[in-house]
Amino acid sequence: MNCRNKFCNTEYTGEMGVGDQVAVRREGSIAIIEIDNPPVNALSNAARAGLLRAVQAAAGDASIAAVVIAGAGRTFCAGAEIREFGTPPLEPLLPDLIDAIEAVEKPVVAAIRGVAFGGGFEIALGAHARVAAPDARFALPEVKLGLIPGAGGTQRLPRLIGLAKSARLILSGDPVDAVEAKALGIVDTIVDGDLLAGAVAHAIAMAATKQPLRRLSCSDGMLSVDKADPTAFEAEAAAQLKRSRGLDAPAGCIEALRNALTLPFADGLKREREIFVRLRDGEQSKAQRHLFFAERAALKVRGVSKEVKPRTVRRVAVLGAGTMGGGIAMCFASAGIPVTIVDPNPEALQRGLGVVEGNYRASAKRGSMTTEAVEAALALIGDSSDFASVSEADLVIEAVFEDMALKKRIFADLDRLTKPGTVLATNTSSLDINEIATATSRPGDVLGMHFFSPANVMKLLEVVRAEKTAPDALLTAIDLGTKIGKVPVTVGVCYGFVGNRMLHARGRQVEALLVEGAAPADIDGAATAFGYAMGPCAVGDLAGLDVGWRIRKESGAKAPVADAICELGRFGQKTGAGYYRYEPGNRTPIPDPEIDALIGRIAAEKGITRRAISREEIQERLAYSMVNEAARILDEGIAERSSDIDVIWINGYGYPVAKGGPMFHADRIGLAKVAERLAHYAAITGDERLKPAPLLAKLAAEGGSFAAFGRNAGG
Ligand code: 3H9
Repeated sequence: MNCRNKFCNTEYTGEMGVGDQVAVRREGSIAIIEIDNPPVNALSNAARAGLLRAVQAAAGDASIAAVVIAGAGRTFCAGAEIREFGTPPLEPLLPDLIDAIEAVEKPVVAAIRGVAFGGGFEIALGAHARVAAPDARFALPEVKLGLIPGAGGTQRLPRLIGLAKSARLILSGDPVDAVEAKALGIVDTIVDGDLLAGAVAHAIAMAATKQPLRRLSCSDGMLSVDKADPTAFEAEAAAQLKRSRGLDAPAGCIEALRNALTLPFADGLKREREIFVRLRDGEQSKAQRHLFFAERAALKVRGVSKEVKPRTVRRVAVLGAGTMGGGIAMCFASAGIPVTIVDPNPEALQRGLGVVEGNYRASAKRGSMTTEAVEAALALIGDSSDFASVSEADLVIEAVFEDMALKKRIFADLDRLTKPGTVLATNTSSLDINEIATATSRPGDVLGMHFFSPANVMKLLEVVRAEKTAPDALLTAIDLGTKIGKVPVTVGVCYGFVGNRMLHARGRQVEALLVEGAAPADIDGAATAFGYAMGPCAVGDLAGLDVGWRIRKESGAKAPVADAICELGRFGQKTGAGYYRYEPGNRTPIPDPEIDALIGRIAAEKGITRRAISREEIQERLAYSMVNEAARILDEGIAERSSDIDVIWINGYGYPVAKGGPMFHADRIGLAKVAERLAHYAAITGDERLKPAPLLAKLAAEGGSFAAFGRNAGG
């Protein structure tokens, strides 16, 4: 066999009970090596070293006929230990370990249950055969961490299943289940009963046949098809690249995959490693790894110990059949949870149900849901105009107008009509939930579940903990949020909570920058160059400017430019004009001299001499005004940790993933610089709110970071 085989013929190195994170045992002539690093068998230094020693020992032991590699517990292996990417790599490196596995001169079978993700999947590709339990899932999710598969995945997988299919897996990062993996050719056999027994039997059979071992590095396999005609791969690569949103990793994946076509295996592997290392050490991957741990940290909430259990929720009721209520109901129905939409107005109820059904039918038409899934979801949605029907629910979400008196009446009724222990949630985005809770005799059951519009699409869920919310009620909302596919983040009560409060701070800068001299297109251009898909003015036009205008009129708040635009009847795209003008049937924003003149008049009235404002100033004022507000939010304990704020902005407001969130970005820039720029802008504009907030000033002076403040995400 003509392999690069630096580990082959390695001498037997000793006892088989090796390494802390690997367990080795024998069944007859078969060595069973289990990666044992709970909870997900990540490939830490110790696990890699243990695995290598065990494989070498088995390879050198003449009484061993074949090897089975498995994962202890319920899963095979979730890949490289992500935390180690921030530290100098220690040998054995994963690509070398996998080469060693592949080079063994006796059959090596991977036995996979649970996940084989990232480096875990790559280990399985280094084995000579793969058997899987029905619950097995395979993925190369490195792209989601800003990486490429860096242990042979981009070179071995295409040889096994072809380049185009590999490109789909590697660029989406999404898992395939055992059945699909079998159909793709990743899995040799699915074992319904005892997986290890099946894997051992498979290994014995392989050893008995003495057939040449299938080493993916040693033949082109399915690659020969792509070599003859790479058009399917190139089409897949181009389609995937379109979705890459300013991220570098997708292009890295494509480059590595294309190398499989043009370079010998060893050279392709070498280039893969170089691309992997470049991305691993770059800013984007650091940001994406931060977000991986940040999302998980957000689920761990102060005061909710491991002993606290969520309440059982079998049925949900949503009060209000408006756009928000309907969207919220869809979240539950789509996740298989029965939900009743309650609205005392039968016409509004029917209209709302019609919108929900229309949305579902549109999903089926687009192909994002199957017709069966749509029918199943619709069957779970009940409706009632009788308020008393809330008595059947275990969780009620109120989604009516933002009117305190109305909400208090509703919560008093809920107190009377719902079962004891029913969680009573409000979807308010601005009202004081502590005050709403006073309308009930059970404030421990009351909390906020702040969905973002469109509720059935947006991932973010702010779970608002009021002063008296009970830990198990809070956990119920978080748990349910996860079940319906949201990213729940717990926040405290204040105006706008975390996300909108920061948005308002940025909105004040948009207004100020316009009056001081920037045009809407300057602001949006700076925002998109920073990495947002759209700038704040274009987003305002898309969402409709009238909503904010109406709220400001009620609260007495002012936004001179936005108000003046609305007074002209320009509410955004829906009226054909807002910050920009729009041609009929076209969403492209066109700068409008009328708006320039309007802003000029407002500036003159205020006695402001307009000036040219640099892109850098716009970007800094937009980004740092939010960070300054966030520092106050952290200081007040409204957010528990800065990484929660990052999760909120990434999942609810389209903050560029490549920058890891506003707080991570500020830490990378350095808080001293952020504070210095804020102080500068406060001085030149006279805006007191731009002065560095006390916590920011303190951390900046100490050389500290937001990440080190309070309980934060690791990684
Ligand atoms: C890679 O493999 C690179 C190679 O190609 C090349 C290398 C040279 N490392 O999500 P959960 C932790 S890149 C470290 O809550 P679930 C996680 O933080 C890697 N820690 O559970 C959490 O810790 P805590 C490619 C990890 O059941 C705990 O495990 N692999 C890792 O909902 C439980 O996780 C991936 O990207 C890890 N690799 O989901 C896989 N994985 O309890 C990423 C998990 O302290 N992982 N943890 O909060 C996942 O997709 C999910 O965690 C998984 C379990 C599906 C495995």
